[in-house]
Amino acid sequence: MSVAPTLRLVLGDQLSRSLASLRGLDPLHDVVLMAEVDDEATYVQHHKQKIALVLAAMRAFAEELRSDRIQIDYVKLDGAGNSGSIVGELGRAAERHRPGRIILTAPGEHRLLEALKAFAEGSHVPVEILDDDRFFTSPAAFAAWAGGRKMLRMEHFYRHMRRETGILMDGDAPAGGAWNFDADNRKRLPKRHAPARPPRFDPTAETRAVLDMVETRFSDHFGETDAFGWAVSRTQALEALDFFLRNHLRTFGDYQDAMASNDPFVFHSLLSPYLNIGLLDPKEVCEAAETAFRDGLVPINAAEGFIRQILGWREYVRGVYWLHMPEYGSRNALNAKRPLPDFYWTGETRMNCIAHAVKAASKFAYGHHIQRLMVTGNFALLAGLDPAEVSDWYMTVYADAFEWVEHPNTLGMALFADGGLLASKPYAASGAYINRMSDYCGTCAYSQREKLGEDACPFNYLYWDFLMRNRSALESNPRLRMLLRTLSGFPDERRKAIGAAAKTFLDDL
Ligand code: FAD
Ligand code: DLZ
Ligand code: SF4
Repeated sequence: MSVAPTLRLVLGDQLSRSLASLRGLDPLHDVVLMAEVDDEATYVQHHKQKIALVLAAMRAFAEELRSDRIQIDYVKLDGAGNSGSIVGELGRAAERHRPGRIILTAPGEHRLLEALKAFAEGSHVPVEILDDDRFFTSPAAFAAWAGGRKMLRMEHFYRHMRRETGILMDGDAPAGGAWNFDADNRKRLPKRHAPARPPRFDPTAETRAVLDMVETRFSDHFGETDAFGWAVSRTQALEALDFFLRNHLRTFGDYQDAMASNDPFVFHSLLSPYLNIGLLDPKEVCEAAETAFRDGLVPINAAEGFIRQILGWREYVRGVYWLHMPEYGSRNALNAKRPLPDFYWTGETRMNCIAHAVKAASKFAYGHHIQRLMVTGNFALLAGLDPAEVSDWYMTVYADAFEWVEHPNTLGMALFADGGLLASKPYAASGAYINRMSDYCGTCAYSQREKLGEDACPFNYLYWDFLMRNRSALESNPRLRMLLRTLSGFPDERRKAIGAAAKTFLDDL
């Protein structure tokens, strides 16, 4: 008597051998389904490099499983009868294989989880949706931590996670004598900074084929593919991790906030796409960084600063996402309505800092955190751009964009659209911040030193205009009290001139 197989689904960001839905797999009877579908490439118009990365990595992962004699049912994007959706392909595969049960791991995005739950409800075959446990904590454990707290703060969560995991702990005390070394992490780059090139992986023949297909099929999507150099397999992703640990982690902390015209990457790791699609595991990455510190290879401010991003921020934003979706996606606490200006797509603006961020996004599908937060994010906040449009932009332009990490970062951290759930105050800054942390202003058509007038840096007057416009929404925030008092001390004439300059600039957008 033949045994009905178990059908196991693996999504494009679930490329991990440790995946819950691959556990207990019986190679003799079970079938793994992987499906390339249009819907996942187009629900927002992802950067061409993101689509190519995911599809090339899916193909490499399938090959790896095949070489271990696991039966794979792999549906290509141009495969006959491809329905275009994950749910459609699951239904078709159920017809082909007549499984006894279907097992899948919960997807990272709310919309797909809802679609898969609806599929499970209507399915004649039992469907098990397992928790995705490739994280330090679960949505349920985060909700338990958050429950009863008036305010959620990343720093509190992070300390809780340090204690829970023992990472960078010496008994009950934080390694190095402090929880956070950010005060050491705001250095400017030296004048003659030599670009810190990250590793680049030459596309294999399969990746080339995917790139060609993406160029043809998604020709209207944002971004270029010439510079594609992402790792597409676990072996390559481990090489990228090793390269970062040996070359850049040492200086990661010191220059974490620095930006440079000749270097979009500085000493950042570029590991987010690999973490997000499952080629690297966050635990192994944090443990490797801790080992580098314990072995005396990197200082504590570097190891702690890096680990905090993954053990702290990455887990925290995922917790916030699952705690508040779906309503989180439409938050707009500051009632911002301005449409996204064209220069977010073309990079054609006299604002040198924004031009650099957009051009790097187009060429590399990458921007480091401070470019995202303090350049494009800060401008969107100050100019009152519509959060939904801004959020779509962030989902579109980066290779690492997945809603569970993008939404809280954009809506919460960059735009304060969640009204302060995630950040204790808006990350608003004038041109002085960008000037301090970069060399962009030196060659900008605007003058960062000028506060008003045609040549004045727009960030300067938009900053005060933002505070004037949103005064009533921000007044009760204790962290803004001093600033709002300073604003009140401005002569009427100055406030009027700021408002007029901002209006002229914004009307012109
Ligand atoms: P590094 O600076 O080397 O940091 C190491 C790792 O820490 C990253 O790979 C990433 O996994 C994690 N990390 C760092 N900062 C954050 C953060 N704020 N939230 C969550 N994880 C973090 N990150 C994404 O992975 N996907 C997104 O779609 C995304 N959208 C963002 C949108 C905005 C508006 C902002 C301000 C930030 C966004 N981030 C996003 C967070 C962060 O900017 C990127 O993770 C980081 O720039 C990726 O580059 P890296 O790997 O070189 O990071
Ligand atoms: C991002 C992406 C893309 C572009 N294409 C596919 C695909 O063809 N098949 C697939 O299984 N997954 C893809 N993904 C990843 C999914 O969008 C991701 O699994 C969901 O957004 C949930 O996080
Ligand atoms: Fe950006 Fe203003 Fe500096 Fe120009 S002067 S690069 S607009 S911060």
